[in-house]
Amino acid sequence: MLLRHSHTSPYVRKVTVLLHETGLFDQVTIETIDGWSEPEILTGENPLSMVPTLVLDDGQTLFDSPVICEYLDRCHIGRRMIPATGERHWRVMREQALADGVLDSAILIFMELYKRPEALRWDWWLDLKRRAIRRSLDSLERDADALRERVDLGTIAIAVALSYLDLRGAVGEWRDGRPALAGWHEGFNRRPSMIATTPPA
Ligand SMILES: N[C@@H](CCC(=O)N[C@@H](CS)C(=O)NCC(=O)O)C(=O)O
Repeated sequence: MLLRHSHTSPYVRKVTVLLHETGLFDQVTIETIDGWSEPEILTGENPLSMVPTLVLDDGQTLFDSPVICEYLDRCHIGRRMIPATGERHWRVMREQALADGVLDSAILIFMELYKRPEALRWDWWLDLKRRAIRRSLDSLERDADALRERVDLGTIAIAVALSYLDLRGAVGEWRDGRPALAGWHEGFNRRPSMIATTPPA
């Protein structure tokens, strides 16, 4: 398998943390590529020109990150990162959706602040996306007890999203007023899988 990768993409990081946690990392070739420049090799595999994209040994391709994570979780014999059924399954899927939504909002803020010409900056949009992130963080703070002692796709996605907020600073210091979430993140961040996938400064 080959993973089209970027060092700063949090969606890619979610996949690579899962690869480390499941022991699959050594079975995947990692190739760094810039989706934004629409390289032909990537657009041929994924018309959206986005990373992560996973190329299977038979040439089939998979995207986006939730689909790749679900596929990879069926490729190992260890503890499942996505519980198969029931309340635990839906909790993990919901957490992933919330964490990915935080990332989507943070990336839109990054684009607005650093890619759009300053004269065209849309403050209404920035505020809307920041409120979405803050509400999501507040709900995670309220539910932080439910994150403890868990390593699955839900907690991986949340830890990666919080670390991305540190990297890009979309909402300033997210830890303020959220001590339970901050404490949980600090512990999760010490996992070897998180350390091995830390983006370059
Ligand atoms: N929903 C996608 C989002 C992936 C995504 O936004 N990737 C970004 C890098 S962080 C990308 O490749 N962007 C290139 C582009 O939009 O042209 C996923 O979960 O994989």
